[in-house]
Amino acid sequence: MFKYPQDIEILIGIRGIERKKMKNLKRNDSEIYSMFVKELKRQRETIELIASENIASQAIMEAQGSCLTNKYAEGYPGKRYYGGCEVVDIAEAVAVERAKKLFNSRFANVQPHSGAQANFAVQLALLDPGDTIMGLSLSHGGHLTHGSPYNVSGKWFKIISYTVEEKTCYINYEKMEELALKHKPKLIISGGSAYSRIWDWERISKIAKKINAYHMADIAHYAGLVAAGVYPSSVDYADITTTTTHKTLRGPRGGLILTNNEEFAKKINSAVFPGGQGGPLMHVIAAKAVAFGEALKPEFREYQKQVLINAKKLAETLEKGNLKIVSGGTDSHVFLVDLRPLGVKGKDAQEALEKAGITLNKNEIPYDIEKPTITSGIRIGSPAVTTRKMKETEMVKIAEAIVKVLKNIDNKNVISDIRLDMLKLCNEFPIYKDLKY
Ligand code: DSN
Repeated sequence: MFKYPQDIEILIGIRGIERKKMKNLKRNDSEIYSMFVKELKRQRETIELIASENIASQAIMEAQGSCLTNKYAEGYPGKRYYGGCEVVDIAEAVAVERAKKLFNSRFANVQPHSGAQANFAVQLALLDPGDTIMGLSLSHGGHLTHGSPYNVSGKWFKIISYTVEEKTCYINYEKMEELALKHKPKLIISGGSAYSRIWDWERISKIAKKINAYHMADIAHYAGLVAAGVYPSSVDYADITTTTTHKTLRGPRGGLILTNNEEFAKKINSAVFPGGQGGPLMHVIAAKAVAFGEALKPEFREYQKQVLINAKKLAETLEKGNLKIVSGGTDSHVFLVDLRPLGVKGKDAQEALEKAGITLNKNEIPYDIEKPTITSGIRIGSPAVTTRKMKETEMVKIAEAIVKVLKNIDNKNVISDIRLDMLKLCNEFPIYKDLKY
């Protein structure tokens, strides 16, 4: 474990952190309370570049950590299996209305506990075990729930995976179409966790129509950008759109399903509950409503524009430091770095950068020959640092720090110096100014 020098502790004011909040937790469970203090400190003092993470507002956290934790509400607003649901019905009805407005969608289901649960619900609603589904290969930027053999999607269904081109690392839609015509999947899944370019949702829907397949767009990564209108929306093209609510969308951890088709909406509602889940997490649904409300405000669009600018600036500065960006850049909040020219593995890069105060994840790059636990790449995302109000100047500092660490991966002095620089940066851009545990 990296030890901070004494003077850095004073600089950051760790000792000055007042422990006002969580009084009851502190009194009742000091073990978990001290974990919270440590985690808040970790979040405050590290540069967060995990593309799927963000920093939810205190309003969202207050809604989530609330008395709605106590309520069972199996069913849907006005049609519950429990009494006493008339108040929590407001939370769900508001969340649904705001989600519909935000994404310009006719129907929304806000109950999925996560993105994986949302994707499972769609598969349960539309498919039978043994059907064929087609998604982007996980190692090319797809997602576990798009047909990995370790996930129910890969266990219950026959999987056809499309890939990105080896040279460009872009999706080749002609090849996707050929594959679809040959294998005739019942469901085509678009979207993924590490594809930085624009998805052509319309084109994929046309391919799906040709073979009478459904098209599900998983916009978990891009949802905030989509909501803000700075990245194309899948909602008008795909039969069903799924997302998480906590990545670029910056809400509580959870899932959301959108569709314009009433028949699909009915099937999805039954597949979410009782198909795959029991009681909805009403405290999380209330927090989703708050997050959608925040995303409907004009400031959210400004935030997302800066997310794009920051991601581009990070990628561009890394390239200036001779790092290789997969596909040569990004159109979104995320991108992959190919570490092979440096002779560094993703795992070692992740560990060294963590010691230097920069958190990100090792990630397979397309056509990687390393195991997923080692990898030849890292994934970088700009949502969390942008929430801290960092801009281009800070992106240059962070990217230059990454280059320095990766080129001096075994040099403890370099890593220690960068750690100090990152602490200073974190101190200038606090995550929660007045949250003092
Ligand atoms: N969606 C994944 C990520 O992007 O980190 C987690 O499942």
